[in-house]
Amino acid sequence: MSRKGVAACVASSFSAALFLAPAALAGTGQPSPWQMNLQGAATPVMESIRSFNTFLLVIIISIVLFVLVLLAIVAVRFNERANPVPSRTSHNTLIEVAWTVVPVMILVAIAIPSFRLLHLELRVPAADLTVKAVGHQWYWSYEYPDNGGFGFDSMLLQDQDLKAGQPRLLSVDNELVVPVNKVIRMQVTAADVIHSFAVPSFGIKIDALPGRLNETWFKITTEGVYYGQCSELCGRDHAFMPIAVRALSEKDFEAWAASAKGRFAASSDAQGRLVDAR
Ligand SMILES: [Cu+2]
Repeated sequence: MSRKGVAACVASSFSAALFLAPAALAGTGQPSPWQMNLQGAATPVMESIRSFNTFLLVIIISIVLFVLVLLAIVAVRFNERANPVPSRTSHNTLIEVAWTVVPVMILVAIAIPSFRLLHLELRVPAADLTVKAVGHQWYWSYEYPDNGGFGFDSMLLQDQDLKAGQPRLLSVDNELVVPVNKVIRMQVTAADVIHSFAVPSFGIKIDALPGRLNETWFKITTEGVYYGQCSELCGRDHAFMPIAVRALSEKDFEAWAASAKGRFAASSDAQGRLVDAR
C-alpha cells in the first residue's frame, strides 16, 4: 500500500473508531470498561441528552476541522518562503460580516435544542407515582407515599454479600423499585448534609438539600436495574452510598409494593416517613 493509502486507511479506521466505539462501549444502567461516551438511555430525557450530545459533537468536530484546514493553508501558502511579499490587506467587509454572523447562527442553532431539552428536564409531567429519596451520611432511604406509605433504608452491599452479576460498590440491599413506562415524580431531600441524587441512564442529577424538597422525574422504558451514585461530596463515605433502581412491569411492581408494605411497615409512620430505630 502506498504511503497515502496507509494514511487514508489509518484516518478512516480512526474516525470509524471515534464514532462507533462509544455506542458499542457505553453500558446502560452502569458504567462499562473503556466506556468513552455517556451511559445508554433508559428514559426519553436521557435519549434527548444523548442526541443533543451527538449534535454538539458534530458541530465541534466540524469547527475543529475547518480551523485546522485554514491553519494548514496559512502555514503552507503564506509562509515566508512561499510568499515573500505579503499582502497589505487589513479589512474585508464581507469576511468580517461572515465571521460575525456565522458564529451567531451556530449559537442560535445550539440554543434552540438546548432550551427545549432544559424544558423537558425541568417540567415534571403529570405523575403516575411519587417516590421520595432522602440522603443520609452515608446511605439513601426511600419513601412511597402513594402505595400505602412505607419506607426503607438502602445500604451498600459489602463485597462478601454480592451475588453473581451484582456490580461491586453499586449494589444495595434494598433497591428503589419502580414500574416501567410510568412517570415517576422523584422528590429528593437530605437529612444531614448536601447529597445529590444522580442516575446517569435516566439523565437525572439533583441536589438533596436538608430542609428543601427538590423534584425531578423519569419514565423508564425497559425493565432492568439501573445504578447511580451520590454526586455531591458529603463526607467520609460519599463514594459508598450508591443508588440502585429496579424497573419492573406494573403487575410485578404492585406485587412488590404489597409485600414491601408488610415488610417495612414497622419502620415507617402513618405517612410513610421512616422512623429511625437505630
Ligand atoms: Cu452523599
